[in-house]
Amino acid sequence: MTVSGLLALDLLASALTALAWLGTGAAAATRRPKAALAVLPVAVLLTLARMACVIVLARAGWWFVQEKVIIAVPLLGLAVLVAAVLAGPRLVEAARGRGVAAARPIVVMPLFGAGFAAAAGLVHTLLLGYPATWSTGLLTVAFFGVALLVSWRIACPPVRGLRPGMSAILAVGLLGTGLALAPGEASDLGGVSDKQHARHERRGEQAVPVTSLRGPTTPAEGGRVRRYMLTARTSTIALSSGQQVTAWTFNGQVPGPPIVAVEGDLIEVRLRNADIESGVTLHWHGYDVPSGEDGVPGLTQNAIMPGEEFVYRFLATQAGTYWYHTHEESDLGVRMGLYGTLVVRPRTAPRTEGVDLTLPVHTFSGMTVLGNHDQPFEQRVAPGMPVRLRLVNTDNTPHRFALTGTPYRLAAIDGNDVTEPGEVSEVGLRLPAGSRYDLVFTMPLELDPAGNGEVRLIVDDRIEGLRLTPPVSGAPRARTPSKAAKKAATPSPGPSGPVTSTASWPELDPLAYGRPATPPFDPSAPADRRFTLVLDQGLAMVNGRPAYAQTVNGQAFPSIPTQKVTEGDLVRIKVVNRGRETHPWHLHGHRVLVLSRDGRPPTGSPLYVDTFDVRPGEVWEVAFLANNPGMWMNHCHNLAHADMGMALHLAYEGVTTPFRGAHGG
Ligand SMILES: [Cu+2]
Repeated sequence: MTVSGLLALDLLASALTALAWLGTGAAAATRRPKAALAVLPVAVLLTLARMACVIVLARAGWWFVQEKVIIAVPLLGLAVLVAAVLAGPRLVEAARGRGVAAARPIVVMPLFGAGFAAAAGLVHTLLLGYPATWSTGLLTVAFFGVALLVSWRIACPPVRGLRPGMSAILAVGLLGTGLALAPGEASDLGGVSDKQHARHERRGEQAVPVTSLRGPTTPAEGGRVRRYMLTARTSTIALSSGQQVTAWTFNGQVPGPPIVAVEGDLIEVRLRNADIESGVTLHWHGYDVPSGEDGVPGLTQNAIMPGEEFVYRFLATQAGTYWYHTHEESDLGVRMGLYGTLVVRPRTAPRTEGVDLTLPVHTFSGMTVLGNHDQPFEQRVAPGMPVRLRLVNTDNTPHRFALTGTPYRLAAIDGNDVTEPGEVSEVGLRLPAGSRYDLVFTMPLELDPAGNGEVRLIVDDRIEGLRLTPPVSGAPRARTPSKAAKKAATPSPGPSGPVTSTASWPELDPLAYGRPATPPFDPSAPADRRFTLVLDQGLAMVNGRPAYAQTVNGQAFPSIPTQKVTEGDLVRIKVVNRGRETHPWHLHGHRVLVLSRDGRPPTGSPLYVDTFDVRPGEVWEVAFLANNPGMWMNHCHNLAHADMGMALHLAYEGVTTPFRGAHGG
């Protein structure tokens, strides 16, 4: 069973254990000792099953069971022991004689106690999450105590001593709450830079403000300047079907104007805000720009408010498929349409050969839109023509793509070329939020037996996004079809036929794709810094307000400690997901090399990415070279999660920021 399956099973077992013990208690309280005795073995068995679940789960890592082992299981074990000793023999006696004896507090309360102990474990996992601390322990005990005393008051004749008991338990709860709310030393409201500044000044070193870490003003030799002007404004846009949607746009269009360049060019983008009241910035997703160009409001610049402008400049140093989006209230801003694509061609192949389509996928008012197409769109492609499809996921959740009608190669992931990508067909490609895949193939040379030579791109196994068809007539056609074209000549539905069912196609694992090669740096070298990020959900303060937050190590933005690195460090980050949702992890300004997933290293091409999906129960370890000084966001790219606290900073020693008030989203 998978770790996420075990996590779910543990929750279910806890809930059933609680219900079984409470049921036993209720039967006893209503003077039905025989019924209570019938449920009792079930409750004991469920308790044992729950504990077995924790033992199995522990093998996946301490992060997954910490609060269960330290708090929930001891509490449950103790309560069940008390129930067995106090209530067990008396229930048997009552079943033989008078049923009324079963309703005594000494029988009923231990049974209820076992039920509340099981429920308390559930409450800890669901509401308080990771990690187990003194405060979460006290709050769990307080929950248990309050539930026990309230049920005593209801189910049994009142006895003396309940009131002081309640006062004691409330005191425990208040102490737990106080400890939880006490500001930790980790609190980071932007002041970290001052401390660093001071330390540097003591050492006689000059601190570098992030505002001085800007891009050059001239291109590299042989490159040219690519100037763009983007004006952010609210607008109504028409999708390909003619449907009008209210959007936030760059230059009145969604996606924004595609930015294209060749390696060595200088990209210069003047951003103006016409009327986006909350402000706007541009973040270059996956592009390792200088920190001052990274577009994070409150960290690398101020948000650009209506009437203001900001000029971004950076060298096109990485060839490949990238995208840009606003980082001010980014969950709302990107959802409303403030995004576009950035494609940089290699210096060795500055011009497009064949067909090269950039296809950002976005959900607009519940509709899946490719580019600005909310309906399948068709493009004529001559047989034998090379095709590159650049898929960009601009949504908060993953999309699954499938290509029918031709074998193809996954040539690049997050802009980085895959080493010797093998030909694949009939596989599903799960594209994490924020990520990009480049698919390449040659347009089939021959029509298949059904008379089609079509290639279709299917989104989420149900939406036909794109249809590439051969020209109607007069197109150049080779006489001998290639092997690939022959292989592709499998029957597929005609233009009006049903979409090929792709749901059963297995998912391609990027960790087992391509050929192993020497990675861009030696990941086996001893790491200078190691960080572990345990992702979970729980009650925490988000931007000063209590919330059911998306947490990192039990805290939410801006209270998550800043990761500090020094230029030249080899940094390892372990990301553990013990929650119930997928977290596409994204570090700004750096690409990370995947070292392992669930302890297993990749077997294919080195996987060098800027966003990686950490699914429930997974543990990823990645490494990167700290070679881009600045202050960076390190966050979940499900932007709604980032908004709910799942974001932190990574800061280089010696770099300061004059800006304040960065928020998670
Ligand atoms: Cu997330």
